[in-house]
Amino acid sequence: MGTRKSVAALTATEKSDFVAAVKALKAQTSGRNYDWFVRTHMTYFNAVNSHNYAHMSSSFLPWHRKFLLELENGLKAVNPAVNLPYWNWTANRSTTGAPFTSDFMGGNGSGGNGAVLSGPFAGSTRWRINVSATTSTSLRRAMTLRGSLPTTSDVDTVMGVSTYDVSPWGSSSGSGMRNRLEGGLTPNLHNRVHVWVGGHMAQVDSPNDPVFFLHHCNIDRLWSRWQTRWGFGTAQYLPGGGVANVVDVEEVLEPFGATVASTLDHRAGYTYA
Ligand SMILES: [Cu+2]
Repeated sequence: MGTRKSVAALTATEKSDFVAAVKALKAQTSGRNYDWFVRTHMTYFNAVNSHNYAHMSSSFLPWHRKFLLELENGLKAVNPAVNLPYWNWTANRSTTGAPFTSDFMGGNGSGGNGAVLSGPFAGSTRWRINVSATTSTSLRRAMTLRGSLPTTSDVDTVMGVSTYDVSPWGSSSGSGMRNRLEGGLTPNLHNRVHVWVGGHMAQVDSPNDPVFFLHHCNIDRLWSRWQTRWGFGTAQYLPGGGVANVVDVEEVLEPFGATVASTLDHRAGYTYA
């Protein structure tokens, strides 16, 4: 079983092992390589088979939990010691601190919405963007240009909402935890971080920036924290059944072929430090 640590608690070896495993997954030419994750996120950004599996839906959280697990399994196939770390943006809020250091994710883009200048993912020879919504072959960031990072009190607000989600189970759901966490309702945790990092993170091909996985690992950690408080069982996920074109608790998350119910209690597979 793996323990997922904060990016701020990683040792130098853990950071270099993670970067090396990400680059090895990127270099693979078939199967669920790094670019498969970029392509899959783009495909599932909008509805597939009339279902919003990945975004603006109740299944936002279980879909990304499976997405992260698939990536973590790919990294572990390269190096079994690697676990996905999380970026707690309520504590690590600087563009030059963890995770944006030159030995890990690298720093900001140059000027407006420019190419990342430092670190292992700077420039198209170190990290080439192959699958993209735009023509840029270099990773871009535009940190601090737009919006702000959520605060501890924003997180506490979301954790205190006991109902998982409400009809119509999408971006216009007027209450519930999921839409507040995803971003359709205030205080908006997930969307704001994508917008604040900017560049590729603000696009449909956001997994091109490896920080995507550290951000989503924190989103998954917050869901786990909510589950610790309110329950890991199937009764705590909504909708429970019978809602057309929404992924009910016993329905399958595509392309993973796993039910929502099978994702809910992750504690036998990994835990958060
Ligand atoms: Cu996201």
